[in-house]
Parts: sequence; C-alpha cells; structure tokens
Amino acid sequence: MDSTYITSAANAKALPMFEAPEVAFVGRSNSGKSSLLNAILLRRGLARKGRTPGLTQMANFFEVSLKVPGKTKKEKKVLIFADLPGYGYAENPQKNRMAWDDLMIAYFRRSKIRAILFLMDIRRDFDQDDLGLLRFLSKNCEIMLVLTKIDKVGKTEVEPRKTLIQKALKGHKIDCSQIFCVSSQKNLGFDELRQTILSFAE
Ligand SMILES: Nc1nc2c(ncn2[C@@H]2O[C@H](COP(=O)(O)OP(=O)(O)O)[C@@H](O)[C@H]2O)c(=O)[nH]1
Ligand SMILES: [Mg+2]
Repeated sequence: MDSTYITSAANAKALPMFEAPEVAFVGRSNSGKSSLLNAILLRRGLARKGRTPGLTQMANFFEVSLKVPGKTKKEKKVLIFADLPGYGYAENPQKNRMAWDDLMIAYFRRSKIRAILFLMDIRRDFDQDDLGLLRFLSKNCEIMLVLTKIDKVGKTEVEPRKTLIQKALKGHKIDCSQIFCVSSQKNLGFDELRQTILSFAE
C-alpha cells in the first residue's frame, strides 16, 4: 500500500475531480479524522494532526494505491481519501460556517464518493448539528459511523456506548451500515475498518 498527499481545497471551485472511488472522513474538529487517516495508512505524519481546532478549514486529498496480487506494478487499484474540514461551530466564526456549508455541499454532489466515515468521540452524544448533518449525508451516501478515542473510556464501556449510539441513530431514522470503535493512539479496532474501506479501491 502506497499513499501520497495530492492537494487541498479551501472552496468549492478548488475541489479536484478523480476517476477513482473516494472515502470521505467527516466529523467535528478534534474528533480524530487526521489521526485515523494516518493510522489506516500506517503513516504517522501524512495528514497533519490539527493543533488548532477549527482552523483546519481545507479539504485534503490523498491517493492510496494497492498492489493487486499476480498483476504488474502498473495495474494498481486506487482509492482517494478525503480529509474534510471539521465542523463544530463553537470555534468557528459565522462566516466560516457559510464557507464550510458551500464546500461541503459541493463536495457531496460529486459522484465518486463510495462511503462516508462519520467520526465521533465515543464519549460524546449527538447534538442537533450532528443529526442534521448525518440526515443530509445518509440521503446521499453510505455512512459508516466511527467512534473514536476508545482508549479514553473503560473497556467495559465501549459496547454499551455503541449500543446507545446505535439506538439514537435508529430513533432519528438515520441509516448507518456499520459502526466501528477505534483508537488511533492505541492502535485498536481498525483492522476490519481498514479492510472494509480498502476493498472499495478500483
Ligand atoms: N486519546 C486519544 N486521543 C486521540 C485519538 N485520536 C486522536 N486523538 C487526539 O485528538 C486530537 C484531535 O485529533 P485530530 O486527528 O487532529 O482530529 P481532527 O481535527 O478531527 O483531524 C489530537 O490531540 C489527537 O492526538 C485516540 O484514538 N485517542
Ligand atoms: Mg484534521
């Protein structure tokens, strides 16, 4: 598996188009998007971890290429990862929110998005912003919920939290194909997640 940074887009016009299928990483500022992307790709510093929450307002694109057993080097399978700017309006001035909305709406109109990884800190509950966004996204794409930072709760708390969050989604009639519980810091829980998303490569 090889991965490289391709480009970043600060607004809708700057969004690149790709032939390959895409997986989008969506979540609040600080939910662990960049850390998860690095952990999946086994690359520590590829997606820079935001030190200033709310200021990473760009969509960052990475190309992942996978060797196909028995094929030549050229015949690789390719997948695009999109590390999307975090939301969480407490840290963002109002004008950033409009820019964020524009960028996201334009991004999700693109046709090659195979799945959305929606990240949430396992210690949090959904608020109206999360639910609104999830409702919008789940109408357009397959959502996989990724509960992050499970090292921050006791081992016995992970499953009950997952069940509670699953029930909340059901209650709000939001479709979500799978829920993963991970820790990028402690390297927990993402073998299956990695396999699932890498299988989208074409
Ligand atoms: N304890 C713990 N902290 C994490 C984990 N993943 C990310 N973090 C921390 O959470 C903060 C935000 O992570 P980052 O990946 O930049 O989130 P992003 O803003 O969504 O891209 C950083 O300080 C990370 O070190 C995790 O699995 N466990
Ligand atoms: Mg980030």
